[in-house]
Amino acid sequence: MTVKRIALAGNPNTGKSTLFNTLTGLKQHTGNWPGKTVIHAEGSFQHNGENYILIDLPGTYSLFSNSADEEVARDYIVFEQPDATLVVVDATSLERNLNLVFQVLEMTEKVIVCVNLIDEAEKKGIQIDEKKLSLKLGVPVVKLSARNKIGIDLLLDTLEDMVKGKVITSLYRMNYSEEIEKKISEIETKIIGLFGAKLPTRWVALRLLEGDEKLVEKLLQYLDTKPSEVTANEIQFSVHS
Ligand SMILES: Nc1nc2c(ncn2[C@@H]2O[C@H](COP(=O)(O)OP(=O)(O)OP(=O)(O)O)[C@@H](O)[C@H]2O)c(=O)[nH]1
Ligand SMILES: [Mg+2]
Repeated sequence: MTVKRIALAGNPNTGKSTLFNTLTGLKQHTGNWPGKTVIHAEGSFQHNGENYILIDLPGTYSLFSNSADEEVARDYIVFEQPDATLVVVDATSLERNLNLVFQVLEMTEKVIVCVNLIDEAEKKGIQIDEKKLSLKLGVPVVKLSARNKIGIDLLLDTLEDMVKGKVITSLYRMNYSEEIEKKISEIETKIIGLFGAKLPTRWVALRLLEGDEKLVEKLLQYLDTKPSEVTANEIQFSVHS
Protein backbone atom coordinates (compact mmCIF):
# COMPACT_ATOMS: atom_id res chain seq x y z
CA MET A 1 0.00 0.00 0.00
CA THR A 2 1.34 3.40 -0.89
CA VAL A 3 1.91 6.07 1.69
CA LYS A 4 0.31 9.43 0.96
CA ARG A 5 2.47 12.50 1.48
CA ILE A 6 0.69 15.52 2.92
CA ALA A 7 2.34 18.94 3.21
CA LEU A 8 1.39 21.55 5.80
CA ALA A 9 1.83 25.12 4.59
CA GLY A 10 0.75 28.49 5.94
CA ASN A 11 1.74 31.84 7.36
CA PRO A 12 3.82 31.80 10.57
CA ASN A 13 1.90 31.28 13.80
CA THR A 14 -1.31 29.90 12.28
CA GLY A 15 -1.16 26.61 14.21
CA LYS A 16 0.59 24.33 11.70
CA SER A 17 2.73 22.61 14.32
CA THR A 18 -0.26 22.31 16.65
CA LEU A 19 -2.18 20.59 13.84
CA PHE A 20 0.90 18.48 13.06
CA ASN A 21 1.04 17.31 16.67
CA THR A 22 -2.70 16.67 16.83
CA LEU A 23 -2.63 14.54 13.68
CA THR A 24 0.59 12.62 14.33
CA GLY A 25 0.31 12.39 18.11
CA LEU A 26 3.84 13.84 18.18
CA LYS A 27 5.23 10.91 16.20
CA GLN A 28 7.76 13.13 14.52
CA HIS A 29 11.39 13.31 13.63
CA THR A 30 13.21 16.46 12.68
CA GLY A 31 16.19 17.26 10.50
CA ASN A 32 17.46 19.85 8.07
CA TRP A 33 16.31 20.21 4.49
CA PRO A 34 19.11 19.18 2.14
CA GLY A 35 21.60 22.04 1.87
CA LYS A 36 19.42 24.38 3.91
CA THR A 37 19.52 25.41 7.53
CA VAL A 38 15.79 25.10 7.80
CA ILE A 39 14.33 22.62 10.27
CA HIS A 40 12.22 19.94 8.77
CA ALA A 41 9.67 17.88 10.71
CA GLU A 42 8.01 14.79 9.37
CA GLY A 43 5.51 12.52 11.07
CA SER A 44 3.09 9.76 10.29
CA PHE A 45 -0.51 8.85 11.00
CA GLN A 46 -3.24 6.51 9.80
CA HIS A 47 -6.87 7.10 8.96
CA ASN A 48 -9.32 4.41 7.80
CA GLY A 49 -6.43 2.06 7.01
CA GLU A 50 -4.65 4.62 4.84
CA ASN A 51 -1.04 5.58 5.77
CA TYR A 52 0.01 9.19 5.65
CA ILE A 53 3.26 11.11 6.08
CA LEU A 54 2.86 14.70 7.16
CA ILE A 55 5.52 17.27 6.28
CA ASP A 56 5.53 20.46 8.36
CA LEU A 57 6.77 23.12 5.91
CA PRO A 58 8.29 26.37 7.23
CA GLY A 59 5.74 29.12 7.90
CA THR A 60 5.95 31.86 5.24
CA TYR A 61 3.99 34.90 4.09
CA SER A 62 4.68 34.17 0.44
CA LEU A 63 6.27 31.52 -1.75
CA PHE A 64 8.75 33.35 -3.93
CA SER A 65 12.53 32.96 -3.55
CA ASN A 66 12.94 35.63 -0.87
CA SER A 67 14.36 33.34 1.82
CA ALA A 68 15.49 29.77 2.44
CA ASP A 69 12.16 29.13 4.19
CA GLU A 70 10.13 30.24 1.17
CA GLU A 71 12.30 28.27 -1.21
CA VAL A 72 12.01 25.09 0.82
CA ALA A 73 8.24 25.37 1.03
CA ARG A 74 7.66 26.15 -2.63
CA ASP A 75 10.20 23.63 -3.94
CA TYR A 76 8.51 20.94 -1.93
CA ILE A 77 5.08 21.74 -3.35
CA VAL A 78 6.23 22.23 -6.95
CA PHE A 79 8.87 19.52 -7.35
CA GLU A 80 8.03 16.87 -4.73
CA GLN A 81 4.32 17.16 -5.52
CA PRO A 82 2.65 15.95 -2.31
CA ASP A 83 -0.64 14.05 -2.60
CA ALA A 84 -2.31 16.98 -0.85
CA THR A 85 -1.33 20.30 0.72
CA LEU A 86 -3.11 21.60 3.79
CA VAL A 87 -2.89 25.38 3.87
CA VAL A 88 -3.47 26.48 7.45
CA VAL A 89 -4.90 29.99 7.74
CA ASP A 90 -5.73 32.18 10.72
CA ALA A 91 -9.50 32.70 10.98
CA THR A 92 -8.96 36.05 12.71
CA SER A 93 -7.03 37.49 9.74
CA LEU A 94 -8.36 35.57 6.82
CA GLU A 95 -7.86 38.27 4.21
CA ARG A 96 -4.11 38.56 4.77
CA ASN A 97 -3.76 34.78 4.92
CA LEU A 98 -5.56 34.25 1.60
CA ASN A 99 -2.57 35.72 -0.19
CA LEU A 100 -0.61 32.53 0.46
CA VAL A 101 -3.63 30.37 -0.41
CA PHE A 102 -3.76 31.92 -3.90
CA GLN A 103 -0.05 31.33 -4.36
CA VAL A 104 -0.39 27.66 -3.45
CA LEU A 105 -3.41 27.31 -5.74
CA GLU A 106 -1.24 28.38 -8.67
CA MET A 107 1.08 25.47 -7.87
CA THR A 108 -1.34 22.65 -7.17
CA GLU A 109 -5.06 21.89 -7.15
CA LYS A 110 -4.69 19.32 -4.41
CA VAL A 111 -5.33 21.80 -1.63
CA ILE A 112 -7.48 21.81 1.48
CA VAL A 113 -7.77 25.17 3.21
CA CYS A 114 -7.80 24.72 7.00
CA VAL A 115 -9.31 27.77 8.68
CA ASN A 116 -7.73 27.40 12.12
CA LEU A 117 -8.15 29.36 15.38
CA ILE A 118 -11.89 29.32 14.81
CA ASP A 119 -12.37 29.56 18.60
CA GLU A 120 -10.51 32.90 18.61
CA ALA A 121 -12.55 34.14 15.65
CA GLU A 122 -15.82 33.27 17.41
CA LYS A 123 -14.71 35.18 20.50
CA LYS A 124 -14.16 38.21 18.28
CA GLY A 125 -17.55 37.81 16.61
CA ILE A 126 -16.01 36.85 13.26
CA GLN A 127 -18.14 34.42 11.29
CA ILE A 128 -16.74 32.45 8.39
CA ASP A 129 -18.95 30.83 5.77
CA GLU A 130 -16.71 27.94 4.76
CA LYS A 131 -19.10 26.71 2.04
CA LYS A 132 -19.08 30.07 0.30
CA LEU A 133 -15.30 30.34 0.65
CA SER A 134 -14.93 26.84 -0.77
CA LEU A 135 -17.08 27.76 -3.79
CA LYS A 136 -15.01 30.89 -4.41
CA LEU A 137 -11.64 29.15 -4.06
CA GLY A 138 -12.67 25.94 -5.81
CA VAL A 139 -11.16 23.66 -3.15
CA PRO A 140 -12.45 22.23 0.16
CA VAL A 141 -12.39 24.49 3.22
CA VAL A 142 -12.53 23.03 6.74
CA LYS A 143 -12.90 25.07 9.94
CA LEU A 144 -10.64 23.96 12.77
CA SER A 145 -9.48 24.58 16.22
CA ALA A 146 -6.33 22.50 16.18
CA ARG A 147 -5.55 23.18 19.83
CA ASN A 148 -9.01 22.06 20.95
CA LYS A 149 -9.11 19.19 18.43
CA ILE A 150 -12.25 20.55 16.77
CA GLY A 151 -12.87 19.80 13.08
CA ILE A 152 -10.20 17.09 12.88
CA ASP A 153 -12.57 14.27 11.85
CA LEU A 154 -14.01 16.29 8.97
CA LEU A 155 -10.49 17.26 7.89
CA LEU A 156 -9.37 13.61 7.85
CA ASP A 157 -12.42 12.52 5.83
CA THR A 158 -11.88 15.36 3.36
CA LEU A 159 -8.23 14.41 3.07
CA GLU A 160 -9.13 10.79 2.41
CA ASP A 161 -11.53 11.86 -0.35
CA MET A 162 -8.83 14.04 -1.88
CA VAL A 163 -6.07 11.42 -1.95
CA LYS A 164 -8.56 8.93 -3.42
CA GLY A 165 -9.37 11.39 -6.20
CA LYS A 166 -12.96 11.93 -5.06
CA VAL A 167 -12.72 15.69 -4.71
CA ILE A 168 -13.45 17.75 -7.79
CA THR A 169 -11.66 21.07 -7.66
CA SER A 170 -12.51 24.06 -9.85
CA LEU A 171 -9.80 26.61 -9.41
CA TYR A 172 -10.19 30.32 -9.39
CA ARG A 173 -7.63 31.58 -11.88
CA MET A 174 -6.27 35.07 -12.21
CA ASN A 175 -6.17 36.26 -15.82
CA TYR A 176 -3.68 38.81 -17.07
CA SER A 177 -3.79 41.16 -20.07
CA GLU A 178 -4.06 39.63 -23.53
CA GLU A 179 -0.40 40.36 -24.22
CA ILE A 180 0.83 38.65 -21.05
CA GLU A 181 -1.53 35.70 -21.52
CA LYS A 182 -0.08 35.22 -25.02
CA LYS A 183 3.44 35.22 -23.58
CA ILE A 184 2.41 32.80 -20.84
CA SER A 185 1.02 30.30 -23.30
CA GLU A 186 4.13 30.52 -25.51
CA ILE A 187 6.33 29.75 -22.50
CA GLU A 188 3.96 27.04 -21.34
CA THR A 189 4.32 25.25 -24.67
CA LYS A 190 8.11 25.30 -24.24
CA ILE A 191 7.90 24.08 -20.64
CA ILE A 192 5.71 21.16 -21.65
CA GLY A 193 8.23 20.39 -24.39
CA LEU A 194 11.05 20.29 -21.83
CA PHE A 195 9.40 18.75 -18.78
CA GLY A 196 6.18 17.15 -19.97
CA ALA A 197 2.98 18.09 -18.18
CA LYS A 198 4.25 17.11 -14.73
CA LEU A 199 5.08 20.55 -13.37
CA PRO A 200 2.51 23.33 -12.80
CA THR A 201 3.34 24.90 -16.17
CA ARG A 202 1.40 28.13 -15.76
CA TRP A 203 3.07 28.79 -12.42
CA VAL A 204 6.54 28.06 -13.87
CA ALA A 205 5.78 30.33 -16.85
CA LEU A 206 4.78 33.21 -14.56
CA ARG A 207 7.95 32.87 -12.48
CA LEU A 208 10.13 32.74 -15.61
CA LEU A 209 8.42 35.89 -16.90
CA GLU A 210 9.38 37.55 -13.62
CA GLY A 211 12.98 36.43 -14.24
CA ASP A 212 13.26 34.16 -11.19
CA GLU A 213 16.90 33.02 -11.42
CA LYS A 214 16.68 30.65 -8.44
CA LEU A 215 13.88 28.81 -10.15
CA VAL A 216 15.94 28.48 -13.33
CA GLU A 217 18.70 26.81 -11.25
CA LYS A 218 16.19 24.50 -9.63
CA LEU A 219 14.66 23.58 -13.01
CA LEU A 220 18.10 22.66 -14.31
CA GLN A 221 18.71 20.41 -11.29
CA TYR A 222 15.33 18.85 -11.91
CA LEU A 223 16.27 18.14 -15.51
CA ASP A 224 19.57 16.64 -14.33
CA THR A 225 17.64 13.93 -12.56
CA LYS A 226 16.17 12.82 -15.88
CA PRO A 227 17.87 11.92 -19.15
CA SER A 228 17.79 15.10 -21.16
CA GLU A 229 19.89 17.21 -23.45
CA VAL A 230 18.52 20.52 -22.29
CA THR A 231 20.98 23.27 -21.47
CA ALA A 232 20.73 26.40 -19.39
CA ASN A 233 20.48 28.44 -22.57
CA GLU A 234 17.25 26.79 -23.53
CA ILE A 235 15.58 27.71 -20.25
CA GLN A 236 17.04 31.20 -20.27
CA PHE A 237 15.67 31.48 -23.80
CA SER A 238 12.18 30.94 -22.37
CA VAL A 239 12.76 33.79 -19.96
CA HIS A 240 14.06 36.34 -22.38
CA SER A 241 12.39 35.50 -25.70
N1 LIG B 1 -6.83 29.57 20.51
C1 LIG B 1 -6.18 28.73 19.71
N2 LIG B 1 -4.85 28.77 19.69
C2 LIG B 1 -4.22 27.92 18.86
C3 LIG B 1 -4.93 27.01 18.03
N3 LIG B 1 -4.01 26.32 17.29
C4 LIG B 1 -2.81 26.78 17.66
N4 LIG B 1 -2.91 27.74 18.60
C5 LIG B 1 -1.84 28.48 19.26
O1 LIG B 1 -1.22 29.33 18.30
C6 LIG B 1 0.18 29.47 18.58
C7 LIG B 1 0.98 29.12 17.35
O2 LIG B 1 0.85 27.74 17.07
P1 LIG B 1 1.92 26.90 16.27
O3 LIG B 1 1.32 25.53 16.08
O4 LIG B 1 3.24 26.97 16.90
O5 LIG B 1 1.93 27.72 14.92
P2 LIG B 1 2.85 27.46 13.62
O6 LIG B 1 2.00 27.77 12.45
O7 LIG B 1 3.47 26.13 13.68
O8 LIG B 1 3.94 28.60 13.79
P3 LIG B 1 5.36 28.70 13.02
O9 LIG B 1 6.00 27.34 13.06
O10 LIG B 1 6.07 29.75 13.78
O11 LIG B 1 5.04 29.12 11.63
C8 LIG B 1 0.45 28.55 19.76
O12 LIG B 1 0.46 29.33 20.93
C9 LIG B 1 -0.73 27.59 19.74
O13 LIG B 1 -1.02 27.05 21.02
C10 LIG B 1 -6.35 27.00 18.09
O14 LIG B 1 -7.05 26.27 17.40
N5 LIG B 1 -6.92 27.91 18.94
MG1 LIG C 1 5.52 25.51 13.52
